[in-house]
Amino acid sequence: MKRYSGFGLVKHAMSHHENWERQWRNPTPKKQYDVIIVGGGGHGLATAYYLAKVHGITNVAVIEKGWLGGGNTARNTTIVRSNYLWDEAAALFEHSMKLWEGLSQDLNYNVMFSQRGVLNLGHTLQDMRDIQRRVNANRLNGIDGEVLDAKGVQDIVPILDCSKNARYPVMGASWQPRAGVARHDAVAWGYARAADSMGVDLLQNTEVTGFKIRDGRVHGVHTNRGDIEAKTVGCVAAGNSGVLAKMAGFKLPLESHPLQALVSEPLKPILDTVVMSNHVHGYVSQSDKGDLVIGAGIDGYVGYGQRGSYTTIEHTLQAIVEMFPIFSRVRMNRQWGGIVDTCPDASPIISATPVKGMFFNCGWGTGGFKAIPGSGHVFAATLAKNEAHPIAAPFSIDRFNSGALVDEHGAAGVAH
Ligand code: FAD
Ligand code: PYC
Repeated sequence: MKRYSGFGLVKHAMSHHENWERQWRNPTPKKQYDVIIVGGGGHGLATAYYLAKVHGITNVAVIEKGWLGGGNTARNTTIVRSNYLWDEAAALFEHSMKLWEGLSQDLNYNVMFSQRGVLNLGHTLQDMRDIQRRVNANRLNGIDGEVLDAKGVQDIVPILDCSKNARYPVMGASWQPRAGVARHDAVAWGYARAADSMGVDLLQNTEVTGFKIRDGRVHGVHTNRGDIEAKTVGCVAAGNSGVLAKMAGFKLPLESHPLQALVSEPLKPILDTVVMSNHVHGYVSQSDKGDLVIGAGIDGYVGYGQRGSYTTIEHTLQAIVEMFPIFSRVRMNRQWGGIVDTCPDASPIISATPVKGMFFNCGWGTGGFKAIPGSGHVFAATLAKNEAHPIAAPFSIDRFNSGALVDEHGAAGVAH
């Protein structure tokens, strides 16, 4: 093994990144593109990638006000599952799951997709009835799922308190073996590198400040680096979607809330699956580094602060310790918040808008990370053909007029 003196260590630490190849270019914005994507999170980057790869549309800019994948994509707890109740949502999330299963190969980038299974716990008779109904619906849609009793849950997670002494004893769970977690940054970077290699311009530190709209049609965007023209604009800005819609002169049925997460100090491997409980309101998995990755429901108030309140942190940790008394002395290392945009039916919006040529992909609430590949794929098709992809069609904003809502509050992993 090579040994370094103290000086050598400092020298190597300082020079470490010198000759690394850049993963994508840093282009100067062109005056005009065929398609502009506003928002360089996972959904925006995936959309650009599929526009180029599937539809051959490469004159595309992704405009990001900060850095790529620095929004909710960087802030989420990376749970991927497809066990949604209604056919429309099941089709969307299972489409995504299938893309996840080949994503590292497709992007030639290891997104560390780990199908370690997800348990959604039931603590009451009504929970168990809902679980049974959802698993039945999943299986009818060809999605893997099982209903477990408390013993089945205990067999998978021996450290979970499944005793009758718990305040809300575990009665059972839904179990999706193909579900799991992935590496959030790698997903953004993998899509970014692949899109860039096909000619997509990734414009970081570029903020959209308004839209060029004439005669009811979009002609481009105003940015802090000048105006950029395009006849097709896709907005994929998660918690900022309402702000962008306001700039375009219409309202979306969205509320923006903080959603928090925490990670603990690293531990030896102790939890090899994902455990979620909507009832006691907490969920946890263990990252490959060893940290416990923990979260719960949204903070109840609306806002754009990427923080959140202490009350939620306290309740979340109470729930985790209640489920896992063994974690009671684990120290938390970090806490943060993202802004999630929630729809009244807890389903996303993938839709044309009152402005011709302008589309929105938003409203993923607490659960859009898992949807990144599927959402990007169907949104790209929608933009390329100016017509909703069949999987995207039920998620049009028209559903709030027609009443054809896709109510997925029950399947949303965390309350919103
Ligand atoms: P983002 O990654 O937020 O990207 C949007 C981008 O738009 C941002 O980078 C932002 O800077 C940019 N932007 C905004 N306004 C402008 C502008 N005017 N000009 C230019 N750029 C702009 N989902 C799951 O499926 N599983 C989970 O376990 C999970 N856990 C979560 C935990 C937390 C704490 C949070 C906050 C969210 C969680 N989610 C989870 C939800 C998930 O993170 C989001 O649904 C998903 O990341 C949204 O991706 P996006 O690409 O749409 O948004
Ligand atoms: O949608 O599965 C989910 C989820 C877990 C944590 C946040 N969202």
